[in-house]
Amino acid sequence: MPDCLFCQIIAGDIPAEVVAETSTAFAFRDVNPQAPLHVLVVPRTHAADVGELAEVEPGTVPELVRVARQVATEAGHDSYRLVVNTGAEAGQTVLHAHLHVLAGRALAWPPG
Ligand code: DGP
Repeated sequence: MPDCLFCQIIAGDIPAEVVAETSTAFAFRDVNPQAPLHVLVVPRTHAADVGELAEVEPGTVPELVRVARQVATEAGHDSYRLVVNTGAEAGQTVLHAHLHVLAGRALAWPPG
Protein backbone atom coordinates (compact mmCIF):
# COMPACT_ATOMS: atom_id res chain seq x y z
CA MET A 1 0.00 0.00 0.00
CA PRO A 2 1.99 3.04 -1.24
CA ASP A 3 0.41 5.51 1.18
CA CYS A 4 0.77 3.29 4.25
CA LEU A 5 3.44 4.45 6.73
CA PHE A 6 4.30 0.96 7.98
CA CYS A 7 4.44 -0.46 4.43
CA GLN A 8 6.96 2.28 3.65
CA ILE A 9 9.00 1.37 6.76
CA ILE A 10 8.97 -2.33 5.77
CA ALA A 11 10.09 -1.36 2.25
CA GLY A 12 12.96 0.69 3.71
CA ASP A 13 11.63 3.94 2.25
CA ILE A 14 11.22 5.46 5.74
CA PRO A 15 14.00 4.78 8.25
CA ALA A 16 13.30 2.86 11.44
CA GLU A 17 15.33 0.96 14.03
CA VAL A 18 14.60 -2.62 13.01
CA VAL A 19 14.92 -5.22 15.78
CA ALA A 20 13.59 -8.41 14.13
CA GLU A 21 12.54 -9.67 10.71
CA THR A 22 10.97 -12.90 9.50
CA SER A 23 9.39 -13.86 6.19
CA THR A 24 6.00 -12.59 7.40
CA ALA A 25 6.73 -10.24 10.32
CA PHE A 26 8.76 -7.08 10.86
CA ALA A 27 9.61 -5.40 14.19
CA PHE A 28 10.97 -1.90 14.82
CA ARG A 29 11.17 0.59 17.68
CA ASP A 30 8.26 2.95 18.19
CA VAL A 31 9.20 6.56 17.38
CA ASN A 32 7.41 7.73 20.56
CA PRO A 33 8.32 5.12 23.20
CA GLN A 34 6.00 4.70 26.16
CA ALA A 35 8.31 2.31 28.04
CA PRO A 36 12.04 1.51 28.02
CA LEU A 37 11.23 -1.21 25.47
CA HIS A 38 8.55 -0.18 22.98
CA VAL A 39 8.59 -2.12 19.74
CA LEU A 40 5.97 -2.45 17.04
CA VAL A 41 5.54 -5.89 15.46
CA VAL A 42 3.75 -5.71 12.12
CA PRO A 43 2.88 -8.10 9.29
CA ARG A 44 4.64 -7.63 5.97
CA THR A 45 1.22 -8.03 4.38
CA HIS A 46 -0.92 -4.94 4.59
CA ALA A 47 -4.07 -5.33 6.69
CA ALA A 48 -5.84 -2.46 8.42
CA ASP A 49 -5.85 -4.13 11.83
CA VAL A 50 -5.13 -7.46 13.51
CA GLY A 51 -8.71 -8.66 13.12
CA GLU A 52 -8.54 -8.11 9.37
CA LEU A 53 -5.16 -9.88 9.30
CA ALA A 54 -6.77 -12.87 11.03
CA GLU A 55 -9.23 -13.06 8.14
CA VAL A 56 -6.79 -12.59 5.25
CA GLU A 57 -3.61 -14.26 6.57
CA PRO A 58 -4.45 -16.12 9.80
CA GLY A 59 -1.08 -17.84 10.16
CA THR A 60 0.67 -14.52 10.58
CA VAL A 61 -1.19 -13.57 13.76
CA PRO A 62 0.61 -16.14 15.95
CA GLU A 63 3.86 -15.25 14.18
CA LEU A 64 3.46 -11.64 15.36
CA VAL A 65 2.96 -12.92 18.91
CA ARG A 66 5.98 -15.22 18.60
CA VAL A 67 8.19 -12.37 17.36
CA ALA A 68 6.89 -10.09 20.13
CA ARG A 69 7.92 -12.67 22.73
CA GLN A 70 11.31 -13.06 21.06
CA VAL A 71 11.90 -9.29 21.07
CA ALA A 72 10.95 -8.98 24.77
CA THR A 73 12.97 -11.96 25.95
CA GLU A 74 16.03 -11.03 23.90
CA ALA A 75 15.89 -7.61 25.58
CA GLY A 76 15.86 -9.38 28.96
CA HIS A 77 12.21 -8.95 29.84
CA ASP A 78 10.14 -11.85 31.24
CA SER A 79 7.24 -9.44 31.79
CA TYR A 80 5.88 -7.47 28.90
CA ARG A 81 2.58 -6.18 27.61
CA LEU A 82 1.13 -6.59 24.14
CA VAL A 83 -1.27 -3.83 23.12
CA VAL A 84 -3.45 -3.94 20.02
CA ASN A 85 -5.36 -0.73 19.45
CA THR A 86 -8.16 -1.35 16.96
CA GLY A 87 -10.14 1.59 15.64
CA ALA A 88 -9.84 5.32 16.28
CA GLU A 89 -11.73 5.31 19.57
CA ALA A 90 -9.34 2.64 20.89
CA GLY A 91 -6.35 4.77 19.94
CA GLN A 92 -5.33 3.28 16.61
CA THR A 93 -3.62 5.94 14.52
CA VAL A 94 -1.83 3.84 11.88
CA LEU A 95 -4.11 1.62 9.79
CA HIS A 96 -1.62 -1.23 9.32
CA ALA A 97 -1.96 -4.07 11.84
CA HIS A 98 0.54 -3.90 14.70
CA LEU A 99 1.27 -5.20 18.16
CA HIS A 100 2.88 -2.83 20.64
CA VAL A 101 5.43 -4.62 22.83
CA LEU A 102 5.95 -2.66 26.06
CA ALA A 103 8.37 -3.62 28.82
CA GLY A 104 10.94 -2.30 31.25
CA ARG A 105 8.73 -0.49 33.73
CA ALA A 106 5.72 -1.29 35.90
CA LEU A 107 2.59 -1.00 33.76
CA ALA A 108 -0.66 0.14 35.36
CA TRP A 109 -3.95 -1.68 34.96
CA PRO A 110 -6.52 -0.90 33.65
CA PRO A 111 -4.99 1.07 30.78
CA GLY A 112 -6.41 4.51 30.06
P1 DGP B 1 -1.37 3.14 17.24
O1 DGP B 1 -1.69 4.46 17.89
O2 DGP B 1 -1.77 1.95 18.10
O3 DGP B 1 -1.92 3.07 15.83
O4 DGP B 1 0.21 3.08 17.15
C1 DGP B 1 0.94 3.68 16.16
C2 DGP B 1 2.34 3.85 16.66
O5 DGP B 1 3.18 4.13 15.57
C3 DGP B 1 2.53 5.00 17.65
O6 DGP B 1 2.87 4.48 18.94
C4 DGP B 1 3.67 5.82 17.09
C5 DGP B 1 4.23 4.94 16.02
N1 DGP B 1 4.74 5.65 14.88
C6 DGP B 1 4.07 6.60 14.16
N2 DGP B 1 4.83 7.06 13.16
C7 DGP B 1 6.01 6.36 13.23
C8 DGP B 1 7.21 6.39 12.45
O7 DGP B 1 7.35 7.11 11.47
N3 DGP B 1 8.20 5.55 12.84
C9 DGP B 1 8.08 4.72 13.93
N4 DGP B 1 9.13 3.95 14.23
N5 DGP B 1 6.96 4.67 14.67
C10 DGP B 1 5.94 5.48 14.32
